Amino acid sequence: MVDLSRITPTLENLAIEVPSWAYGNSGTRFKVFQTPGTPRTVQEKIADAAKVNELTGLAPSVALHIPWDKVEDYTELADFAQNLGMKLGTINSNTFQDDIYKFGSLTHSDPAVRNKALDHMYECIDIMNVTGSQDLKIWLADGTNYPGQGDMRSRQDWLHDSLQKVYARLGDDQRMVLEYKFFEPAFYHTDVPDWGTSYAHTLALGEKALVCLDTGHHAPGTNIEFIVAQLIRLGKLGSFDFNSRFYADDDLIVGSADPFQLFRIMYEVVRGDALDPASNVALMLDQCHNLEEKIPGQIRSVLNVQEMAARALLIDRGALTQAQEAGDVLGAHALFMDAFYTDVRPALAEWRASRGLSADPMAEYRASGYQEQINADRKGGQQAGWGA
Ligand code: PSV
Ligand code: MN
Ligand code: MN
Repeated sequence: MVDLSRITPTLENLAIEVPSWAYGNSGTRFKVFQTPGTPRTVQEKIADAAKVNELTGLAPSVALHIPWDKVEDYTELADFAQNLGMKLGTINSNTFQDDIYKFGSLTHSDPAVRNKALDHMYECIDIMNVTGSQDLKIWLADGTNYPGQGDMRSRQDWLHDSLQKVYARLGDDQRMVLEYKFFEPAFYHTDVPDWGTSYAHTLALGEKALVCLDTGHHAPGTNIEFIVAQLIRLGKLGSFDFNSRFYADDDLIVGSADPFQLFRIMYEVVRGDALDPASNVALMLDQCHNLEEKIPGQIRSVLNVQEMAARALLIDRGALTQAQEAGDVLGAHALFMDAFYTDVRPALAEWRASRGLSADPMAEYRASGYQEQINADRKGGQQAGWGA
């Protein structure tokens, strides 16, 4: 069995934030299937996230999406989470579901619409002040479908003005993470389509503004690990939204479509010291479980990240540097691949058990009876974004 002792101090710090919406029903524009046991309230979503954390020790915080997870009293909600050993994490804003945003939100030509979107961002910051959340995540659906439809250049200026206003509201310990996505729902142009645009805007704002990299938001063939390396190098990688894609923004289980890509990304995370909590690079999931049960889907996801982090940490970096500098192309490649092909699962299971966690969280979840219990208790579980 592979010896993990060199890397377990780093693995111990691994924390992956789970999204509240992963526990709700979701689907495609064709059909949203109902899954038994689906949460009816945000409290039930947090309880499910706590189950994932209990079994894996990997997921101590849950991201909220406003207004999907809107409640009267966020102090009460934070206390509720704390009693389950959970923290409330990133607050995700939502300026993509109201009719008023049909032609844009923070980039809209009409100041009244931009102000409405700004009010929503301020509301999210007010919530962060109560929940103690560090990050406000902004993903914009803004864009156009036809050449000529909008003034792309002015929209960048309006975006900058809007973001500056949001930035000015952030507290000293709060951050804004600006997420990019190359297309969808807009099909001609998107106002924040790529890391460069997100970087340019966050750089102009200041050090509390950072980029959020969603692994599913790139064109096929994009070298995502290069972007990771570059953003870490520039000190501008705020967070990850992990998921897998075969085609577009599929939001499938991270590491399922292309485990090697996840390994390559985790290697750059390790290479950039971004597993060190001091780096403050937040690892999050952004996934939907359309067909599979949600809790085991989330357990599988955080375990996949842990497994690929372990493999990436196993790379002999000293030997790799030597091979690279000696121009030993195949030697360097072999060192990289050796780590990727190392099966860390038995050693990780043993290590988990040695820490009082479940050796096999998937099996333990199945045996726990939790799923049967929630299937019986929860009737009429909701769609991920019902509150909107
Ligand atoms: C839409 O593409 C999206 O999946 C973004 O990735 C956001 O992070 C997420 O929705 C929640 O708003
Ligand atoms: Mn995302
Ligand atoms: Mn997405």
